[in-house]
Amino acid sequence: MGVTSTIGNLFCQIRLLLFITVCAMIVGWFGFYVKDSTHYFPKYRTQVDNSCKCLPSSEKKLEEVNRSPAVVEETTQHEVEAKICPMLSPQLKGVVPLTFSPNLNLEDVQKKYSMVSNGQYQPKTCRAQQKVAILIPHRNREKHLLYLLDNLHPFLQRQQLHYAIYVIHQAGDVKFNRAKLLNIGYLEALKEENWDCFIFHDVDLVPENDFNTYLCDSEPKHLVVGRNVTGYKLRYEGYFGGVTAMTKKQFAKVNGYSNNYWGWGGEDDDLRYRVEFQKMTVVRPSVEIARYTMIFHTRDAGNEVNSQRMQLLRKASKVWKTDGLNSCSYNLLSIEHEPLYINITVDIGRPHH
Ligand code: UD2
Ligand code: MN
Repeated sequence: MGVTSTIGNLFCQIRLLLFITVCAMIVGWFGFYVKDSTHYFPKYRTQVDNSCKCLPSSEKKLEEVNRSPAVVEETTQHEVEAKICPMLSPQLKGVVPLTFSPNLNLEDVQKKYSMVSNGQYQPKTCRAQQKVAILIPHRNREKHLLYLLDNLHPFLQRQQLHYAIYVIHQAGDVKFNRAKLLNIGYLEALKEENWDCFIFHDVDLVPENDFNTYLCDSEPKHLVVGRNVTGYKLRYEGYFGGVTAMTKKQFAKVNGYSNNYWGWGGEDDDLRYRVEFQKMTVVRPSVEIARYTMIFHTRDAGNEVNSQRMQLLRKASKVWKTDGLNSCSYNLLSIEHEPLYINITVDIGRPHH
């Protein structure tokens, strides 16, 4: 009797041991599965980098992954990092009244947006679709910059973007060269971070509707269909000025902007030609969404109309390969990481003629 009960106990213990082993195996397997599913996201991001054409199908796959209980539970930092933000943020409000308070100063704006640091922000609850650098060419428009910062930061945050604002400031009083400043912004920003998408942005244009998303597309995107000053109509067919969005790759493919447009005009058409030479097409959001308020201004001193712009445009197809990002020479004077933007000051030289 005693021997039988000891043997019975032994069997019980072995069964218990077996049960625990099987449980441990199941837990181990599940853990491996979860780890494996998070590997999916870097792959997804690479697809966004290369071509956004794949977005819809990736999104579908993403939804499937999001439904898996392991990713939905936002318990660990690792999982928060893995969860990607939706293409359309749930925080969008549509048209939000813009503010242009005459007494505004930089300290107030900094206090309002203390969540931005070193000119950069990223959403807390999900990983942004793309990493976006906003490039603003600038000289002597401090008030406009202040208004833009005040309106753009909350706009971009509602869009759940990982973004930074770069202001590329032309030193001295030589003729203004918007295009060259934007090339410099692209080159310098990429030294800091591997941005997916670039928004080339006039300092005086404030977006009115946050459904106008500052994300890049499978084709170069023009974000300004209408402005208050022009009755919200497209200025002319092919117009590509004001605010445009191109991926890192698209901009590299066209060799950036030409560096040879000094003064007002032509550089935006030249970029459109480059896009067309590469068999890309310009896409635009709908006219109801792509609306901007342009802060009133007159023509700046040092940015007089460029009388050579038509001649330059005629040569665009011959020179684009050797005039652009690969020939952009400048003297970097400083890079300052202000709370709300990164200020790049450059000496860009002077026209050769
Ligand atoms: C149009 C285009 C602009 C550009 C320009 C021709 C629109 C909405 N915008 O702007 O993208 O193609 O024509 O070059 O159609 N800037 C300074 N300081 C200066 C001069 C210019 O900061 O002294 C910067 C600033 O970011 C400004 C931008 O350059 O917004 C364009 O200059 P603009 O505003 O004088 O020219 P505009 O409004 O005709
Ligand atoms: Mn303007």
